[in-house]
Amino acid sequence: MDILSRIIGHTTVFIVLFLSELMVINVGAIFFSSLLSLPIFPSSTTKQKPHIIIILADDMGWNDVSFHGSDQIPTPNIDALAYNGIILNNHYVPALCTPSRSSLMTGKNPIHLGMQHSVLYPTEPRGLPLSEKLLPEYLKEIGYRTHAVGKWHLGYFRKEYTPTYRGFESHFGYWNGLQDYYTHITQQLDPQYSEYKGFDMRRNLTVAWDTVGKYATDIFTNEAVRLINDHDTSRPMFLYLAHLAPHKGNEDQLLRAPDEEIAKFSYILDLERRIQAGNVGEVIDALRNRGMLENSIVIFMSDNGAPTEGILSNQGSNYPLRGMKGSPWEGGTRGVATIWSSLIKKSKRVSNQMMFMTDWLPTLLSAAGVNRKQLGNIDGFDLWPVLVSNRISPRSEIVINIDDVSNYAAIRRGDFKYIIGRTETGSAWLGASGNSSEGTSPQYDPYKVLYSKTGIAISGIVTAKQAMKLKGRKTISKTNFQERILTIKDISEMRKEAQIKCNIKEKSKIFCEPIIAPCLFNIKNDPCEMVNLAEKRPVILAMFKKILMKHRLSVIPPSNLNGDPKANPLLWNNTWTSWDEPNPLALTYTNAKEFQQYSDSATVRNSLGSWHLAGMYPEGKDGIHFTVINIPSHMYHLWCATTSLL
Ligand SMILES: *[C@@H]1O[C@H](CO)[C@@H](O)[C@H](O)[C@H]1NC(C)=O
Ligand SMILES: *[C@@H]1O[C@H](CO)[C@@H](O)[C@H](O)[C@H]1NC(C)=O
Ligand SMILES: *[C@@H]1O[C@H](CO)[C@@H](O)[C@H](O)[C@H]1NC(C)=O
Ligand SMILES: [Ca+2]
Repeated sequence: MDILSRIIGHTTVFIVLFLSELMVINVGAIFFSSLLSLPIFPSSTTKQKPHIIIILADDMGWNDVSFHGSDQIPTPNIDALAYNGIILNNHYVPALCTPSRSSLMTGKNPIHLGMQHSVLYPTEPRGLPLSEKLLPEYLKEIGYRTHAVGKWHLGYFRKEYTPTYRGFESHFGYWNGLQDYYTHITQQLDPQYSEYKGFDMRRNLTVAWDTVGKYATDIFTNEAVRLINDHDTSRPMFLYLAHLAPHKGNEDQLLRAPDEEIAKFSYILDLERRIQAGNVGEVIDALRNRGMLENSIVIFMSDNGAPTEGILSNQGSNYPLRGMKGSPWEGGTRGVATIWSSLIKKSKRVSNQMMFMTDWLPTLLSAAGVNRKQLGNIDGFDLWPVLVSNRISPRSEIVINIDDVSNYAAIRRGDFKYIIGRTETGSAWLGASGNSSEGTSPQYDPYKVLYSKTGIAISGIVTAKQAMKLKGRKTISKTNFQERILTIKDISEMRKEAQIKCNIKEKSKIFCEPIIAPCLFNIKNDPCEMVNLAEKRPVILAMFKKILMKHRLSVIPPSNLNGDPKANPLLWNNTWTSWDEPNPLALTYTNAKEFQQYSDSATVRNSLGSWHLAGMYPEGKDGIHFTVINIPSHMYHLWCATTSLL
């Protein structure tokens, strides 16, 4: 019973890093005079709802940010956000793009959406169910302006599934899961349709041909900055910036970044790893310039772990965690995440409070004044008070996935984690550690963090707040301030605390292969999943079996479908588009007789061109209306649409 209560209860241990109220700035004449030249902020007494900015990296691994301890890929802007805010070191995500984004948008576990298996393929006629109400829809209702930039990957076969029909006022970006960083061409991965490829970049529903040749990270960053600059600051803004980086482009693509970005990482011996994440600093800088940052919540996170090996590998690293994207191991599901907001009272800390992607919807809505009770039957917890004041988290359990197609399940509860079934990269610890055998990285430079655009913008906010407080006060004491400027000491302490070390001796390791028998780990003591406790802790193992059985009852069958050849971009001027819609490129014939003679393969000619018709096409009852698409003669898919078009 003792063991049970220990894992059922909240076993999280809080390590509060907010050690001291050390003042590091000189309160002097310069300080006061600089107050006068600061941008004008909306006064903190106005009750405006906070701006919400989510920056989502695609397939970024645990070790691909430098705030987790590696020097190899310096990410000073992301680090500045992290050290000034909260490093969320127990933040779990579904292990793949579509499931992860589904839970972010709905607050529901993918097992309750039918989105738990694999990702959405370009030719699949499905999407995030229209019965779901999405985060931007909620926010729009309470007065937010809502904008999406970048990747969608939640469906588009009908236009009702695309971002601007689902709560976003505008969308600039792409509908599929990946593309070439410059041509914006997406190649189908599904082997059955591997020849299908098409352009995928839009402004709302309009194809954005003008973006051909422009680097994806830049155009998304520019759009985000433009939206911020054009924003009416009397209204709250929701900006969802879902970068392509550092996801791999199409399999045949060679390089994914401009030369100057690659040159910065010339010390990394592995060529494929010389990439850079989306440009966070520009966005934060723009928010500061508009006076919006002071009342903003900024989240930076990855949708899932890095795919270190195999198809679509980006050479990202989840070191030292086990496994990778697509697997329930920590490397696939323990995601890079950090939140910064001046509304957070207990900031500058590493949090080990457990969090799941589903929690963002109720958490952010709570910050915007919407009560969790108004949100109906979702899975997420409102963690806003937990984050703001460093309280005990109500979340003690995460169903990482139950995927009966791939045939695996994983659950974390308390300090323990249970994995059963067929998992990819079952026994592997992959990815670059950043150690010297991989090339000599420059030493981590905390001043680069402090002087990054993000570091500067945030220190400006903190200073302004302090100045406001000091105004009219006679005594100046360090305890006057709830917030203080980030120091080099904070950086080194937090960085150390955020680093995961395996700390398992070779002889203590206990092998585990979950396809043979379920595995059990104590994640708190063994974050690298090296010591299988299944045999040593039979009571806990039995309890997890029961928990899994209980959750199985609520699983919705996966919604995956076979591809639809009508999605072929060749039928749509080489674009991926909402193909279950009338085709504006179609030539419509109303004269049934014209076609009745062709019940077999044949060639039709008229003044507009020639088409090869492959086999039978539907016969109408009355004067049927055929639509023939202006296809080149080597195409063998003919779309015959009936009267619905007219
Ligand atoms: C997208 O639609 C919104 C709302 O109709 C509009 O304000 C915005 O300008 C559109 N964006 C583009 C790039 O066309
Ligand atoms: C660096 O990595 C290599 C290969 O993984 C390993 O053999 C070596 O011990 C590591 N060196 C250090 C200093 O950690
Ligand atoms: C078809 O695609 C080309 C670019 O390949 C573009 O310039 C043209 O406007 C498109 N036509 C239509 C009708 O959308
Ligand atoms: Ca992803």
